[in-house]
Amino acid sequence: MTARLVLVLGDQLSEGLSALAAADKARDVVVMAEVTDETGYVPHHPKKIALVLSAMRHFAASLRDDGWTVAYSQLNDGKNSGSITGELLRRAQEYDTSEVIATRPGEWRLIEALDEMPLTVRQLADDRFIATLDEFDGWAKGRKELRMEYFYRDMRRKTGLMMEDGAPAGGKWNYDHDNRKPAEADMLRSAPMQFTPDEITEEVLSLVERRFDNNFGTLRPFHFAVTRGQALRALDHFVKHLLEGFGDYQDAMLTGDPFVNHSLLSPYLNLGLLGPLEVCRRVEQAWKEGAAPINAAEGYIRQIIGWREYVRGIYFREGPDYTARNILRHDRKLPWMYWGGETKMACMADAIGQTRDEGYAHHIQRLMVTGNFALLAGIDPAQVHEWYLSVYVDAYEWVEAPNVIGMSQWADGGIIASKPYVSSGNYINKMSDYCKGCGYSVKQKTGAGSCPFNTLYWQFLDRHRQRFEGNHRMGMVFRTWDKMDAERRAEVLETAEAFLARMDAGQVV
Ligand code: FAD
Ligand code: DLZ
Ligand code: SF4
Repeated sequence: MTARLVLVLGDQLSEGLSALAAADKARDVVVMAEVTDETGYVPHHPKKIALVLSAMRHFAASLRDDGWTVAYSQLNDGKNSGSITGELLRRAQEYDTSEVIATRPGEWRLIEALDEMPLTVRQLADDRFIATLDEFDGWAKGRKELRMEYFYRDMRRKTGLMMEDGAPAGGKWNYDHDNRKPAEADMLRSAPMQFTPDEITEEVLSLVERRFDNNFGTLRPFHFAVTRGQALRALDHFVKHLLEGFGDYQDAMLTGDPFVNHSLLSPYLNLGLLGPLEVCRRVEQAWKEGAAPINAAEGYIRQIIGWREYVRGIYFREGPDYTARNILRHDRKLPWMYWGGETKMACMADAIGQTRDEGYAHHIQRLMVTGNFALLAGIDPAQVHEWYLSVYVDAYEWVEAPNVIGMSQWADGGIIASKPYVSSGNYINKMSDYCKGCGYSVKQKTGAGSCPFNTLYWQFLDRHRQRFEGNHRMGMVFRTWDKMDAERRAEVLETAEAFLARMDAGQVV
């Protein structure tokens, strides 16, 4: 019998992948390919490229150890065609076959490219998630609003995670209310687990250094897990040392502490080295053993079986044009500070600086600092999307786009977020220590030295008044705006306009 090709993409590094499960080890050939199309569709952070390539090389080695034939293309191979479809065609010739078994990619671009191939490509469902896409669509169908909270409850029921006799453990579905504490700098707080690069990773690091030196981001030191075994150790480390405080400090931001109590497990979940259910079961077990409080365990599990599954459902439900949505018609160019240019805003400098160094920022930094600023300043959401897809090691379109286009930039018109995530400097001041070391004053509401978030916030609301004043969750803020005297309002708007003009002119703001 002729061999079939079994495609394994860089973010499909799971032993139980549907394409592998449908294939025959004795007959078929696994195709894995490092290609310039994938390393270049956005200027990925060098750490992200290194992580994907090293994890791919380690995964190929483990497949070979397990008895698979693997046709692996390295980026520098002379015959490398530069694309996934090109490599499939090349291997099809080499193995004299026209059949491909694939697991559906996490991006419309590649799904469409595989669909259009002159080979017979079977795209199987990606079953490394808790909800199937049909299940999500079934849940969404006929609902006026697609609120994550209700989807999450269904996922709790489905998995039985933290459920007792059909009811949520502790009597409440959601302990978010307890998860809003600011954090203090703590020298004793653990950091996510770090791994020393082995020979394979070192080789990849040299390759990335040579080829992607101009991309935004610092390559070394590189400490990510690149195998399933290491990712499991990272999970264990998080549960033992950081989970306990995860709930309390979930929204906290601290200068120079990129991780606080966050897990840094998204890169491994998204590559397929860890499965969402095994991670949640491990967290549930810690809670059952009394090693983690209920608000930490529930909060963590909600992020994975709630948010992660929900945004994936939205991405595939909304279709390939989702990333082009721009309901607020924002068109400002992404300012240079996002690519490392100087800024006087301490919160932006810290969030972007750690993004450059670590390829990581936690949820509240992404949402309420860099995302909030982009939305308030009216940046083109397509450029914001490209930035997030480039700079984070965990960024793949199925998860990044709904978070950016939907949750953060409200460019989908409110499918994900019932109201835009915007705030003045007050929120950042409450949840961080940034403002103490800032060139602007968070207390100052107008004038050149005032916190830009303070004035841009009102300017955004004023600009989009027609759209948002009828939103029942936003009536209060418009009333507050209206109560300010006219002179004050004019001063606020003038300060905001002057700030944007300075930024557009390329001045350091
Ligand atoms: P933790 O805080 O430890 O959370 C645990 C896990 O929950 C994460 O590992 C992740 O798998 C999951 N999770 C939490 N929130 C979300 C969410 N909103 N959507 C999906 N999964 C979630 N996450 C990505 O995985 N890739 C992205 O490209 C991405 N882009 C984002 C862009 C913006 C503007 C925002 C606001 C959020 C984005 N997120 C993204 C969600 C979230 O910020 C990251 O999942 C999280 O910061 C990863 O770090 P962690 O593993 O330390 O997370
Ligand atoms: C992100 C990424 C990078 C940087 N490089 C590769 C690669 O060389 N080969 C590959 O198969 N996958 C890579 N990936 C992951 C893909 O971009 C990812 O599979 C798609 O975006 C779908 O989620
Ligand atoms: Fe950010 Fe404003 Fe605080 Fe400065 S004062 S750190 S710009 S919120």
